[in-house]
Amino acid sequence: MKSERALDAQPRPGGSAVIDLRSDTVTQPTDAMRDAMARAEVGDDVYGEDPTINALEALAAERVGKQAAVFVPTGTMANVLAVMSQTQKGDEVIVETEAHIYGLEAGALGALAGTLPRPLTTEWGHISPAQLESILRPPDHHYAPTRLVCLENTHNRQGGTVATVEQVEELAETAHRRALAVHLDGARIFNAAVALGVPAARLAASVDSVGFCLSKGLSAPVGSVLCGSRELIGRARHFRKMLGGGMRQAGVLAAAGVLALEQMIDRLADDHRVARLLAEALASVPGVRVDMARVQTNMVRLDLDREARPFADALRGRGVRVSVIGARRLRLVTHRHIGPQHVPVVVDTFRSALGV
Ligand code: TLP
Repeated sequence: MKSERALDAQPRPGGSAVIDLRSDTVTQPTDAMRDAMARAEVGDDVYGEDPTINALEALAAERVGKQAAVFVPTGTMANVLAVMSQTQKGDEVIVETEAHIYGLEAGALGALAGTLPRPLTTEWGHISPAQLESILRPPDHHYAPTRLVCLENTHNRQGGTVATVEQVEELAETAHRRALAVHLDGARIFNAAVALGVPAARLAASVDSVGFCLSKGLSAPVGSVLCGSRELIGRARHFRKMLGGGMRQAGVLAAAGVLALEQMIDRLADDHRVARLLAEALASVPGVRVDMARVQTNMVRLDLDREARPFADALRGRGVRVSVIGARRLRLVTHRHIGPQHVPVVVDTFRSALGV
């Protein structure tokens, strides 16, 4: 088995290491996770008989303060199950324009849930109560009935930005007053919780459903969880089966998820510190613009004075991998395999690729 240390350096031709900043999804399972996976007690989860999945679901529900949880392969499935469980076909779902659930999930809100997404544009990724109020209409047979509001915390495309407990509460209160349910795509809710210094359960207390990923900064190889009331999760289980997500001895995966929740949350603060160092260092490179106010968790979103794709290719040729998220925009994500020692290497690579 590879040691934790060896994972820092992913060898490449020429002998130097690749620094992979494309996403925190690239994290490898820890040695402890691999051991737990090998030893996991398992059963057939479609019969509800996998003890490790049952333990993970109980732990996940407790972490975000909900009655129940259902284990799913991906964050994408958690999101679509949340929507299917809280809407009917033809319903309108309010989303943020840059939200993952709207733009990066292959059209599932329409194709699978049969809903009509209505995007609202924001500066930081967080819909305000006034903005929601301003677009709600009185019932009329011309309109798709509005049923659900989807939030994202942290907000990925906006640079990993955090919504505070008060922001979430105020929006949820407005939505509930207008008889709308609220789903929180909390793929990185623990990054938000660590950044704010509050328990994730507080951030999720006012929403009806919350999904989060075990497979991002928490380092599990696979898996997400959707949490909510017993009744809501019962409906989600039905739709999970419909989508082919009823797995069997998947406790081998859940075993890593349990460790993700038990051992990997507090260390997210390290990723946030490294992201800040990286952002500060890159902000001094000519041709690179970083809005430091957006650097709130483990992401650095930056704008270039040139086309992003060829530049990202040039970085890749020099051993640094980043995500292109706009014509002139990149995203760099810090995670367990990235430390402060990588920051000067990334900055030098940027300078070399830019010729500055
Ligand atoms: N995000 C991935 C890519 O799809 C962009 C990443 O690298 O950040 N919600 C949010 C906010 C997400 O960032 C993601 C994944 C998901 C949902 C979907 O999770 P998966 O990939 O498990 O389906």
